Amino acid sequence: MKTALITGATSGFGKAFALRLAKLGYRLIITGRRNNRLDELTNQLINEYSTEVLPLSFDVRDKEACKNSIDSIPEHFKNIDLLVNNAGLAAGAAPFDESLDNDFERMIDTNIKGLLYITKLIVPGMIERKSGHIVNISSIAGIEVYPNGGVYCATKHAVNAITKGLRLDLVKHGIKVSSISPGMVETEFSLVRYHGDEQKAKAVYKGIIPLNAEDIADALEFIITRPLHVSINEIQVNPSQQANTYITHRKLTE
Ligand code: NDP
Ligand code: 8X3
Repeated sequence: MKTALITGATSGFGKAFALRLAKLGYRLIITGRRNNRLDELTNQLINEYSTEVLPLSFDVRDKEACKNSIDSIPEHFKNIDLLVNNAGLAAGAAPFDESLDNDFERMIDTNIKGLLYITKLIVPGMIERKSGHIVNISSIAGIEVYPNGGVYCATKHAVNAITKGLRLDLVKHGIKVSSISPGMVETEFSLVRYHGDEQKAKAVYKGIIPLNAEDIADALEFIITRPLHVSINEIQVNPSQQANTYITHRKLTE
């Protein structure tokens, strides 16, 4: 039985990944800050799939908490075959001069530094076992830059550079490194970005059928079910109505 660790499993993609990996027979370590959500998902995974599951609650921005949490993993769960670096967010959508420093820090500390902390803690075991797969959740924002989102885009460009760098450094150890770069997916992402403003969050998807978390779980499943000699380096996936970060064909009825 393979073991996977998913960061940010309390919502959106991470939750869908957990359910999909459970269906595929993985033993799971699920992480996030919201304890109640972790407990709910743990129960669901056990009830629906009889999954062996270890919930770990910590903030990926806290380097020491990352270390303590990973160190606390019991022997039975320690051989992590698949790391899904998914925890992340956009905070704010405003011109650079109007953006909040605090938003910059949240994005950089979570999307870049958090991903690095976790990866650094998991990679040594993979190197020792000479196998493993890291899947980083990037974004179309890692490929293009759009107005009012420069810092979020910068963090996802960084994720892409880190992914490529890891692939170069880890190929000799038999470790695969992949990324998924989605366009618009309706999760709690926009609610978080707009600091809880539901109207602004809903407006993002007005007139389009956005992707959903299941669509991204499909991409993950494709990546991790290829034969050992095949590495899917990157998947970029958009809603059919989204051509790039700023051209969307919205069908408005009012
Ligand atoms: P959600 O807001 O639904 O989920 C984000 C997850 O990340 C939650 O489980 C949250 O858990 C976790 N998280 C956020 N900050 C922290 C933190 N500091 N420490 C630990 N966990 C954290 O968004 P999505 O599922 O949409 O986003 C998942 C990833 O996909 C992100 O990296 C995002 O940038 C990326 N993405 C999203 C797209 C979209 O349109 N939705 C498109 C492209 C990429 P908790 O709050 O419990 O800590
Ligand atoms: C989230 C998708 O288009 O808001 O990464 O950048 S987008």
